[in-house]
Amino acid sequence: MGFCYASRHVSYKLKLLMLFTLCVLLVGWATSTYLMDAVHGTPRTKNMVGSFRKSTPLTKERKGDPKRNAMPTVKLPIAMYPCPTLSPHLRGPSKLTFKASLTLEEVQSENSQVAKGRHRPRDCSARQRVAILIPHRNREKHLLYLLEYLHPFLQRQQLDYGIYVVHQAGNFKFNRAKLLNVGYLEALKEENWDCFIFHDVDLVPENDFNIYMCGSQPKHLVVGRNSTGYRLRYQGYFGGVTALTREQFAKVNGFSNSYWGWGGEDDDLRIRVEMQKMKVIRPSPNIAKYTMIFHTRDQGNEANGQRMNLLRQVSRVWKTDGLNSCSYKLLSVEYNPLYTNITVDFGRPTKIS
Ligand code: UD2
Ligand code: MN
Repeated sequence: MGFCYASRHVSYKLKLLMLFTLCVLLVGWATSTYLMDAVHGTPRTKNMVGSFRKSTPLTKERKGDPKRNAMPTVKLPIAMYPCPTLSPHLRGPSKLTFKASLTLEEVQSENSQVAKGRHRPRDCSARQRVAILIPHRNREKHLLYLLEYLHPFLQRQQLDYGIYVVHQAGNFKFNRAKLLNVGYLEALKEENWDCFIFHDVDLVPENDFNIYMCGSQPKHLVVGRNSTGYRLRYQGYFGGVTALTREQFAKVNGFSNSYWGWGGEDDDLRIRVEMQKMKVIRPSPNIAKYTMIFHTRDQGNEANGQRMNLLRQVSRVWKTDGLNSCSYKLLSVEYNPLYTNITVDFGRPTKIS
């Protein structure tokens, strides 16, 4: 009986031991599975978080943060950099010749890269957008010579430019100043030009260091021309070719509209400029040189006998006679390859225009 009790007691202990071992094995297996998962599973989870992190900011940059988006991460295309202060393409003085047989087709084929009279540099961004305004009537040959030289000249200066010819229709007295006011108003409908060059059709620049850009003060670009021995005609002379910024020209209310026929309108503009405490500046005489293509006085542009009287009243009338009172009938705007042609009708000269 004693032996029996003892052997039963041993088998009970054995059972307990086996149960315990089984529990330990079970716990060990479960732990090892968890650990295995932990080791192999983490990188997968990391990857998911990683790719989520990568995609989230991208979406955010694209949609929510335009400033960051605007910041270039790649090198800018070369045309985005501003052009140098002085173009490397300038040549200096050149001898001008005017071939009698020159045709518009020839000038066009020499300037096939120009469209609608406009051009801008390809390899840098121009420092100013410049509109060239040319008053015109019955001077086709002069226009041809000017275009022949002016396009390559402006391109060598690396400008973003447009040439506008403002044509007065009909045979009534010519009004150069009013045509230039029209040119300014019409050109601004196409582009917010920074700078305006008011340019006689018969003046061809001889030196491309005479830069067609505006400055802090109005500029007079013609110091001398062949026909006057390249000397300044008189101290306050402001005719031929001038350069004013959009703001400078608006500040003086543009040209007067009241000068019909030859003379006085250029002096009137100078008085307006001086009244606004601006000062006319000029490039050096050896650079500001022009050839004026020979001409006699045109029919319909006889000297204006009223010009001295008009010049006496500038301070009284400038605010109401100018850009803000320039009325005209726009007949057409034509886009030619080498220039935009604006044709206007002013009708019969009036005292108040
Ligand atoms: C001087 C001035 C000019 C102007 C003018 C008086 C110079 C170099 N130029 O020029 O800026 O002040 O005196 O008004 O000092 N035009 C035509 N068709 C015409 C008449 C004139 O297209 O029938 C245009 C053309 O752009 C011409 C400009 O008006 O270049 C000035 O006329 P101009 O050349 O007959 O006068 P000019 O040389 O005395
Ligand atoms: Mn002239």
